Amino acid sequence: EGLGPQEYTAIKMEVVEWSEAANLAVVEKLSGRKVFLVAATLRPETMYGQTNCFVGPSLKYGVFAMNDEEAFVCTYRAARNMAFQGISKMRGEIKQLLEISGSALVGTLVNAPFSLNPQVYVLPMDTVLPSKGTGVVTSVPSDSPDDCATLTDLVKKPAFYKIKPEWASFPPTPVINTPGFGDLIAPELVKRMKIQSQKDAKQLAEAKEIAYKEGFYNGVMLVGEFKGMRVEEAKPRVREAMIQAGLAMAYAE
Ligand code: A2H
Repeated sequence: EGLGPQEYTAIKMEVVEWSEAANLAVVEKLSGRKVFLVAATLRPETMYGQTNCFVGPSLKYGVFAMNDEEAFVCTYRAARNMAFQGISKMRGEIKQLLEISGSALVGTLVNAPFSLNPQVYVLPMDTVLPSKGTGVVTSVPSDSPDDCATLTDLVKKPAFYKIKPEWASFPPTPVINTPGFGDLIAPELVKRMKIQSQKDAKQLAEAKEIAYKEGFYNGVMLVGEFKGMRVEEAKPRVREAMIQAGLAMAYAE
């Protein structure tokens, strides 16, 4: 990580259906607002391959009003940053409609903008940091070793993780081809490096580095508006297209 601010793309994932646990807490408190889980990503060009969305099950989230029509689910920390970046319409002011735990969000169905899976489920990821991004991570197991390893854990032990198996049943879909690793770089790296779970932090850090560099410098888009284009060139274009469509925002910290 560099010393300057990190430029993320914040992806708006609208709630289609709340989990049972969330539903008890949220009904009536939202006064007709559209609610979005907002995920911070460094890889907007991979959004075609979203299969789910992750939250930290033991983290605290809020539902924050951004204007009269919309509210965002994220950490308090991220809501405060948004209030000073012109994302919230009430500059410097944080309006929390309610607080909700990550575990209560699990099982919520959300829209996944630009994804080949138009709607995906919220699942738990133990390694989500409260100190980074929005605390919401969109999951792309084709290109993110962390997402791939976490999903493998969830599929192995759905009862332990308190999820329904069908919530984690979307397979990775090819988004980027690289000469060295084919169409599904993350599963390939997880296999080659014998990564067993999301807890294999050291190997995952290495796999993440390889996937990032290989994808960025040698990858070619397999899907979407910029199919056939090199990732290096497609990345800012996909980002801009998502922002233009009102499905994403620039977010820095
Ligand atoms: B990335 P950096 Cl396909 N805790 O998005 C843990 N991880 C978080 C997070 C948090 N609070 N907030 C964001 N992230 C993840 C896509 C992706 C990402 C792909 C490949 C690699 C990759 C889909 N998940 O990240 O520490 C988000 O996952 C590898 C670096 O600020 C975000 O981008 O550099 C990335 O980590 C931000 O990590």
